[in-house]
Amino acid sequence: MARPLAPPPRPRVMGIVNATPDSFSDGGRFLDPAAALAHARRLIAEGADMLDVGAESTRPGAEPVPVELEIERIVPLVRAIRAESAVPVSVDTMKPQVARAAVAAGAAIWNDVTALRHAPNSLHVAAELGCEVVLMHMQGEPRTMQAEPHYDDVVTEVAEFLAARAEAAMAAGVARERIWLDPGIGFGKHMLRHNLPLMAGLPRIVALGFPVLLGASRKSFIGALSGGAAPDQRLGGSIAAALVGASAGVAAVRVHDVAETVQALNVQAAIAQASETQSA
Ligand code: HH2
Repeated sequence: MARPLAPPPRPRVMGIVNATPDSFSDGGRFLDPAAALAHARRLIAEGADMLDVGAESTRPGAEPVPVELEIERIVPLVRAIRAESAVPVSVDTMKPQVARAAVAAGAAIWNDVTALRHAPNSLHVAAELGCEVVLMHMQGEPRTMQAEPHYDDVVTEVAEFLAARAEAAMAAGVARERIWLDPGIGFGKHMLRHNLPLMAGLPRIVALGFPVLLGASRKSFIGALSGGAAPDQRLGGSIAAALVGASAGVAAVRVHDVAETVQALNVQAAIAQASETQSA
C-alpha cells in the first residue's frame, strides 16, 4: 500500500484570543473568561497551531490596562487552555510582569508589539524566561502611532529595526533560535502607503533569517481596499494577505478566522507541491 503523503509545508496558524473590552475587531466578545475559553477551544478545533492570548488592546486610543488586571485576565485563561490542550500559547503583552506570570502558567511565547522596548528590563526578562519571543516593528506608540507615520523607505527601515532588535535580544541572552520577527502591519503605518509596500516586501523580512510572524488579519488596509468594509467583513482580504505571506515564506500567520485560513493555506500548499512534482 502506498505510504500516505506527508502534508505539504505551510505557515503555522496562530489563532487570536482577545480577552479585551475594546479590540478593534472583536472587543468585548471574549472578555468573560468562559467566553474566552470557549473561543480558544473553537480555534483549536478549527486547526489553530498556536493561540495568541491578549488582554490589552493595542489599537490607537485603547484604554491602558493595569498590570494586575492584565494578569488576572490572562493567567487563568492560559492555565485553562494548557490544562486541556498541547497547542502552544503565546501571550500578547508589552509588560514583563505579565509575560512572567503567563509563562509560569504555561505560555511558551512572549509576543511583544514593542519588540522588548516597553520596560527597561524587558530584554533581560525575556532571556531569563527562556521562552520564544516575537519582536514586532512599530513606529511610535499605540496611542499616537497612526497620527502621522513617516518613512523614506518603509521596507528597509522595518528590516533594519527588526535586525537591530534581534541583535539586542541576543546580546541580552535570548537564544537566536527563540526569536521571531514581525513587520507590524498597521502599527505606525499609513493604511496603503506603508502597509502595501511592506506586504510586497515580506521576502526581505524573511531573508533576515528568523521565522516571521505576519499579523494582517482584518487590519484596516483591507477595509480601505474594500470600500470601508467593517472588521468582521474583511475575511476575503485577510485570506489574501495570509496567502501572500505564505508565498513570501513567513513561518506563521496571526488570524481571527482560523478554519478559513487553514483551508486556504492547505490548498495553496497542496497546489505548490503538485507544481513541484510536475517540474521534477
Ligand atoms: N496585531 C495586533 C495585536 N498584536 N501582535 C503581533 N505580533 N503582530 C500583529 O500584527 C498584532 C499583534 C492587533 O490585532 P488585534 O489583537 O486583533 O487587536 P487589538 O490590538 O485591538 O486587541
